[in-house]
Amino acid sequence: MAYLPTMTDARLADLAARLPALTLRTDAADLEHYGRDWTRRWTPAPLAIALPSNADEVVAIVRWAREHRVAIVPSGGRTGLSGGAVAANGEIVVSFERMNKVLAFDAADRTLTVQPGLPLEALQRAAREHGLIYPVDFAARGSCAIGGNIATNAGGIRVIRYGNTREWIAGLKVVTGTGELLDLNRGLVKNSSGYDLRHLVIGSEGTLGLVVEATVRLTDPPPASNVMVFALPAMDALMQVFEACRRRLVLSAFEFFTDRALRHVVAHGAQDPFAQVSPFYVVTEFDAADEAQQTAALEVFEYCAEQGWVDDGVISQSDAQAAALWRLREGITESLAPHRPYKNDISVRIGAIPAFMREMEALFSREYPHFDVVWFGHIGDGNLHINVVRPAGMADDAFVTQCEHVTAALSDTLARFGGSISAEHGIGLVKKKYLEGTRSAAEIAIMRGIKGVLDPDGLLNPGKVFES
Ligand code: 2HG
Ligand code: ZN
Repeated sequence: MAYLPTMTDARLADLAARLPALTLRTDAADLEHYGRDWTRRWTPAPLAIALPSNADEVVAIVRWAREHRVAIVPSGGRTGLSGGAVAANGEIVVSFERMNKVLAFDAADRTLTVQPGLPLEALQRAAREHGLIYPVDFAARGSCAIGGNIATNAGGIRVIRYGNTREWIAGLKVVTGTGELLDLNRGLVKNSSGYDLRHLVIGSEGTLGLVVEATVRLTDPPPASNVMVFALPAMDALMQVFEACRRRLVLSAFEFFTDRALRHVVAHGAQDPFAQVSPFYVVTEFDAADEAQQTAALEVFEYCAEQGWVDDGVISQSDAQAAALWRLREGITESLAPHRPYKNDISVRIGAIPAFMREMEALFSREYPHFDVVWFGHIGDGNLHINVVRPAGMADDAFVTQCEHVTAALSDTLARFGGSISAEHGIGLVKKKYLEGTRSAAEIAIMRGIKGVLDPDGLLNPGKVFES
């Protein structure tokens, strides 16, 4: 029988007594809702959900958790794809849903100071209200939270121009596993005063500390842009088209997807802009503020067509058309979600992409001859998403076992190429087994040592990234 904790649990009664204003939830629907992310492999079973409204409450929760030896799972928008926000073992979920405010804008520093539960889209909107942008961007913008973005060092569709989340974090307030509140870097541009603990926390998936405040950098909006989608006859053409685009245009995105991906998004309501089917497609966004830049885009297209690298292409003539073209790429995850796909989020150096993709194609067609394997992603950053669609009627366990067999081979190939088993989604629970293919034993031992200092009782998101 499932264990349904109630406020009669002595540990929770103690927490409620210490923090009378804290919202605590224990009903079954909340435990289920807050106990999982977009992965659906684990059955949520947290002890309770705490919804603090300030950093002091977070400090008090950590101190309480330490005394009672209750593990903590930090929780943002729970759009993660690696199980990083899963609470399946009687943990307390600390949801930052109520800590979702913009606290301050500094015009001289060009920063916004925000709480961790602020959705990415709300942060982007707040930046625009000051005539600036927060440039990290991806499809989950409406539901993910900046705290989760920081926890995974989220990347997305504009990394090619602006880099990952890490580049935009000027300061962090973090509560460690001992309940200490650290104020890291304080918005400084230059700070050569020893180890930069801020960067240890970014990408640590909630295992080193709970982010309770972030100061993010903003930048100038880019000039007007256009979006082009190319249809390509062959995989090898992807990097040739990339080189051609990069040489002539100022790119803010260079993404790809296969025809299989296109079929899924179209079945989900998107409009196919092409009359003919091609095996690969590229969506690229580039500065198009003046006629010279617009002409350059057409010249790139003509050049690629002459070389036989593209079959066809469309260019946006309005914001609405740009959004429709973006939907072809950004709608893929949602269109696949009902099939509960097995996800790979891998990266290699950009220069290694052609050789790596050839090996991967051979591996996947050998191992998954009868599966629907959907490739897409941020090819301009060397980051591929390979989703294996679960065949209708196949049991979850059998499917995951088959996929993990291939992931082991994929992990070996990545090790040979010096690549990574997780480019942007994080290791969480899903990719933990394969961490050793990407990080050396010495590195993992150091990570464990760092975890031991910041979280000596192993309370913070235990079992995520590695076993502590
Ligand atoms: C994207 O790039 C996201 O769209 C999700 O990182 C990727 O669903 C995926 O595998
Ligand atoms: Zn992605």
